[in-house]
Amino acid sequence: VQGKAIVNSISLKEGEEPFLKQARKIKRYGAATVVMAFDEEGQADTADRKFHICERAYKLLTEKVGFPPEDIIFDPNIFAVATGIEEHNNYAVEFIRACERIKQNLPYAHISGGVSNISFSFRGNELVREAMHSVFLYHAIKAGMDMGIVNAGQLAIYDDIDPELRERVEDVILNRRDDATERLLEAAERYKGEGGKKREEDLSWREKPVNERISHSLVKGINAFIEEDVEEARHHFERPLHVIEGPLMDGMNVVGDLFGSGKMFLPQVVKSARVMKQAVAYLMPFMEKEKEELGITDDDAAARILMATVKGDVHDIGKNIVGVVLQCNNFEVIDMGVMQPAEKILEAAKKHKVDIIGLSGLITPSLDEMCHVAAEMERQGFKVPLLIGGATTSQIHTAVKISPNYKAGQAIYVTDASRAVGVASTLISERADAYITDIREKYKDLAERHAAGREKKERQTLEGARENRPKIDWKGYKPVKPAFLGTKVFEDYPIETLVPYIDWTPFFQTWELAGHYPQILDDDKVGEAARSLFDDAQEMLKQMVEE
Ligand code: B12
Repeated sequence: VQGKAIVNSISLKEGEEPFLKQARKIKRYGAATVVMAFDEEGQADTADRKFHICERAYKLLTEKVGFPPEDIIFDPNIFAVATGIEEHNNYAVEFIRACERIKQNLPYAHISGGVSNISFSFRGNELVREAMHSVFLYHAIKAGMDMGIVNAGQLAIYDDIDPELRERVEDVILNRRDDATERLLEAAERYKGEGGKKREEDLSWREKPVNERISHSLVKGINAFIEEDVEEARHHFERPLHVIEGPLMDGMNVVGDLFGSGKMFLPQVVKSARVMKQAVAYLMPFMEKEKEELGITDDDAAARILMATVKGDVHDIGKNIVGVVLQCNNFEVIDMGVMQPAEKILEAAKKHKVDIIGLSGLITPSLDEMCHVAAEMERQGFKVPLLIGGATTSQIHTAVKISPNYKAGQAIYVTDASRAVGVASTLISERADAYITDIREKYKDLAERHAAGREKKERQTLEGARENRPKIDWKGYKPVKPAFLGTKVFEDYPIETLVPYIDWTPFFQTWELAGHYPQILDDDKVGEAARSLFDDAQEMLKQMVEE
């Protein structure tokens, strides 16, 4: 190569052996190398971990390999800030502090990083992203950052950034105030649009009653006002939980209806889901406080319930709400999150000695997965009740498909969060046995009626079906010989070469936007959503090509 090669990248992810082996090879070629702040435990996110991993790598490289320290470029991981997740708020600060320590303690080493990660949560808003990159670089370079990956053509000049925007961005980057993210989001709305000029937003919906405002924020995926509105709603209700059960659930149902009727699209629903989560997260401390005031501790819990969304399914809004409602009603909830395989769920159920297991699932494949969990419970000798919930589950499916797999215990379908409390309370009361007997009889009856209904349906016989198979004339078919047989691997194939060949139609289909590209961009119904999604995709693609 001309100039000096840089290998991007090595790390201690797989331990010291492979790291040293790769470093020796790189040294043999005379190249420099990027060393990620990544070790056997994962990517470093605090300044301390970032520095310690870099220090360890530095010692190994300089002492064991004889690597020239000036050929080491550390990448102490730039992570996105202003994501709405509190733990992420200090990520930029942690990076900057790590830079200072690396520069002070690891002589001659350089520092780099993927700058655009910092603004990932503002995808689609170029002006804010550019401002974030400039402000971040301004501080990181002062702390010792030497180089970075960023689109230089899209870098604002620090001093040229609108002072109000710069201040808000700086609050976020330096984590100077608790409401920094919300304030930047609020400003970001105004800085959206062509040429980065402030656009006057139509805020007339802010005049509406609070329930309608909450619904508006959920439907439009606006998170700038949701906490303010939830706070207002909280004062109209006796308990914070009622805000979830009332206006927030109503708003989410509007989203569900609009999505179901094809008036809202997946990318928009993702935004709604985020707003809902933000609202529930905002209410959590108030619910905790309420519990404290009532003197309820985890030791007093009526029973322990394990909640999980099954393997392959990412929907968790409903599960989280059920968890919150149960917690508020004195149940201890162990929430395993989403995409949980049966083994993990049952392992945790044993470990925590839970009284009830609750499974959530919203997509059709989850129904089969729930049958599998039930069968596994039977096989592993479980006896605890199994609650089944989520939009695609049903009483009939639970009775016909899930319940027969778990005869040692009982699977029970529950329609919604408020009913979950009644069912769970009954299951730990003296009435539990009688209740389960009733459910068993009801499900048996439902299953029998279902089977009887199926029997009545006219079906083709196996012979008939075989007779009806497609008949292909293989004798008259001459297969074309392919250009090569086996696997052909293209190493280091530049992504930009592939970009013109992307078939965008299936991309839109994946996001449930029906239509063909490019006509879909001008479609009356889905055009607007398609254009916005397409813009986001172009930006991500650009980033992939660049990085
Ligand atoms: C929000 C949403 C999303 C969000 C999820 C965000 C998140 N973090 O949860 C995102 C955008 C990520 C998403 C993705 C997808 N989604 Co989606 N999504 C929805 C939507 C609009 C609302 C779901 C919701 O949150 N409702 C509000 C909550 C409160 O209701 P709920 O979950 O039913 O919960 C209540 C009860 O069911 C019950 N409950 C729930 N769980 C449990 C558990 C227990 C133990 C108990 C007791 C009770 C209980 O209590 C809750 C409160 O009362 C629904 C449409 C709808 N009408 O449901 C589609 C829907 C579920 N999604 C659907 C699809 C197809 C998908 C995707 C496959 C789309 C795609 N092409 O990629 C992906 C799936 C990815 C995956 N592998 O899981 C389909 C499923 C169809 C099917 N039968 O398979 C639906 C029905 C939309 C539709 N009409 O087509 N989705």
